[in-house]
Amino acid sequence: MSNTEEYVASVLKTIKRRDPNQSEFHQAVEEVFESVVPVLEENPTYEEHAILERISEPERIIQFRVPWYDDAGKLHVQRGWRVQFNSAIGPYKGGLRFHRTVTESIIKFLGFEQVFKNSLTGLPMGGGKGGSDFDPKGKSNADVMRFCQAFMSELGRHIGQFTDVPAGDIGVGGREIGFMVGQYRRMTNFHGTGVLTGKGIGFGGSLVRPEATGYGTVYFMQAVLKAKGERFKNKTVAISGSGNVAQFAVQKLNQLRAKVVTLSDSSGYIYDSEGIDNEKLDFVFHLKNNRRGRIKEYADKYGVEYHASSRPWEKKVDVALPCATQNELNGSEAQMLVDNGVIAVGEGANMPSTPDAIDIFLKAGVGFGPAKAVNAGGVATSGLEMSQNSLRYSWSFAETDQRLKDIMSNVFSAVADAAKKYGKEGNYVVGANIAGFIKVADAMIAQGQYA
Ligand code: NDP
Ligand code: 2IT
Repeated sequence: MSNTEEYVASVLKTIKRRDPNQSEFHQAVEEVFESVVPVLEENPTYEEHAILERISEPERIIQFRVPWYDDAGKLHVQRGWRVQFNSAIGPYKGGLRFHRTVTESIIKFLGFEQVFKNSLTGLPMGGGKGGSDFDPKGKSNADVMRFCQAFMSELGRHIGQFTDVPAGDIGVGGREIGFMVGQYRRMTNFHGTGVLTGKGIGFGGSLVRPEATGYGTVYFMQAVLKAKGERFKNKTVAISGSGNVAQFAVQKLNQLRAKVVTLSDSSGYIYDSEGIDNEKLDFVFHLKNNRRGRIKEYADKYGVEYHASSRPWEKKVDVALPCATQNELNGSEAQMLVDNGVIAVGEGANMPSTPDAIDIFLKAGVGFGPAKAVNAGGVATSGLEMSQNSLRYSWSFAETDQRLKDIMSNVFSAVADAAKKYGKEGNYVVGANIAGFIKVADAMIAQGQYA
């Protein structure tokens, strides 16, 4: 082991000793640390400034109680978090996740990833993440509203347009953001336009924000395919999830005349060999965003295959886009995709591939787009929403979409260039980690020892 590798190992050891049960957080940190070894070797300043110790320790973690009444008048107590991870390059920025699986480890891994992702966008945003173990499934609108109000009653005191700007993630979409904006306004007598992003278009939201993560995922993967002399037209694509990111990835892929054959939710996946065209996609929008039903209903309605308790990676496709959740694509599934001839994989979700899956893709020469870069279009467009809010103005759909395209193209160049510079051409995992890291680390050092 080189001295640098020993330094990296010792910091990791401390992280694991301090929080032995945070496996998702360890996984996210380990990947970044491994990638930046050559950067630390080249420049001893980073180790002298204890940058790994500092960058892996959140500036602040807020954990709070969220008591809320359901429709039947029963009182429930949920746990809420906001992890304010790093503000070296801008106010904390990142989503809120409401899902029964949320723990401190999940929020810390997401907050850590967000720091580097936001850096890659080129916009002045630090990293943060929050959420709750509240399970919105099967809850009425009124239940969700009371929960959001209770959650914001505490979160509200910790956020602000120059401090920390939350947005959506799993289980938090336009409906939930609306309820939280309403509660914030009621609490503070301050409109709070710039305090949350992902707002409705009528009250300070940005056009393209709902589409941004799915569209941005496709824009980034267009660049990955182009580098391989390929394009989406006539390609068969497997997508997991059927929420915000998955829905708009399908929409953009249909515009590009690719054929999306799968969608999933936590119960199973559908396989439609004819492709999910725009009419069927409308059914999915309504099913998931209004009726909040299960994806199985798609199979019932269109008479296609439904595979309960399985994931789409067993199907033969050209491109795979995991757009549901962390660790939803493991090593044996990666091997199946490779054996079936997959040429590119793009992470629309955060950390969907396990480390052994990533190794398999990279070794097989698959064009692999890592989450930090691929799904950065969502938070980038949140950044554009903040800009518009500050301007007291709003841009057209076409103008905002063009800005998103430009940002994704810049993210791809930054990632591809960093990989090349450090002798790992085509390894966008290393490229994204290095490019994201250097900007934040340099900002921390420039701001002094305690920043
Ligand atoms: P949604 O809540 O809109 O949709 C989530 C989808 O993933 C649903 O189909 C859901 O199925 C499925 N899913 C969630 N948890 C699990 C699980 N534990 N196992 C299997 N399936 C699961 O969320 P988004 O589309 O917004 O987010 C999807 C991913 O993209 C997440 O990883 C998120 O962090 C990431 N992301 C989102 C951004 C955004 O702007 N929204 C930006 C960047 C990344 P079910 O309904 O059954 O739970
Ligand atoms: O993971 C993510 O980048 C998001 N959920 C979006 C965060 C944001 O602030 O728009």
